[in-house]
Amino acid sequence: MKCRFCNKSAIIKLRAYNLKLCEEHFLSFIEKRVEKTIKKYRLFSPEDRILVGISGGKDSLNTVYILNTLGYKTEGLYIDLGIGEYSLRSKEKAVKFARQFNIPIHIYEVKKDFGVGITEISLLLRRKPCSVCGVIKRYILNKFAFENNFTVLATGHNLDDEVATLFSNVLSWQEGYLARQDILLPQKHEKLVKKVKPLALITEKESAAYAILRQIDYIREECPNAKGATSIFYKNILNQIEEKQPSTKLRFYLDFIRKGKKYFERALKEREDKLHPCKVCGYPTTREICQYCTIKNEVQKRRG
Ligand code: Q46
Ligand code: ZN
Ligand code: ZN
Repeated sequence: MKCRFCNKSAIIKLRAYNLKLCEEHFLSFIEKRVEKTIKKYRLFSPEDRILVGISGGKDSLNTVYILNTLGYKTEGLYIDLGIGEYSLRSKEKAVKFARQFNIPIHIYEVKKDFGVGITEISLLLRRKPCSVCGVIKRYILNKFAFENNFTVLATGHNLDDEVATLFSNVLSWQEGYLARQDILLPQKHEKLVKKVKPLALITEKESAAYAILRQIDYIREECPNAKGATSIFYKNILNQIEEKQPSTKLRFYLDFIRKGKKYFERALKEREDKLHPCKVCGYPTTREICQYCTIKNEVQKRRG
């Protein structure tokens, strides 16, 4: 099996593009594809300051690495969620990555704000860990980016993540979520930083191969709370479809952005019209008191 672009043997076959590539051409294929995504969807420019939310996993580390390689001013923010051994190990990976590639990474501890981590918060509030974790992560990322003058907030969502979310939202016709699903979420309020997903057209497998070839040491285990998640079930189904019909995932996602999303714009507008400052922290919310402050208040009450 020869590389499409040179005489070397191919190390990977990308069925969605009908391409066989050697190591060098695979790495440049991924970097060019990310660059093309940035330009085509106008995610940001070299003047922007970009903050990437880092989990210690392959996708977020790849995002910081690739954006730096492409010459964009990028820094990372690792949020220490306080989820036992998993958080300890993922933090180690993030710190090692920062040292190895000389990339600035900030660390923010959930415990600093709440006195306890996600596991204890979920026990105290009798809520599922992911439901509090999602709210807390989104809030901290945006606040940190806003207060430290970052103009863009990037996450490492890959094509498989995006397609599984889209699939799930279509199955239950979640108009509000469908309206907000995109590679770029423009800034809709001065205190809400623009959000982008530069790896949205890179599959999970491509991302893993890229990290391994670049010797990026990432955490391979999933968060213990991800076990049994429906997103994993949907990813498996979508991989079976992709196996039979290569490039279905890419087409489903891109066609939604090109043709489908516009039908849900009304839901987006309705939400934006409702945004106003949270009575406690001043960050925009559709409620009187934002979800973050509500969780914080509950935790304080229950801890006494
Ligand atoms: S980190 Fe947090 Fe995820 Fe763990 S608790 Fe759930 S949301 S699964 S991406
Ligand atoms: Zn080659
Ligand atoms: Zn608030």
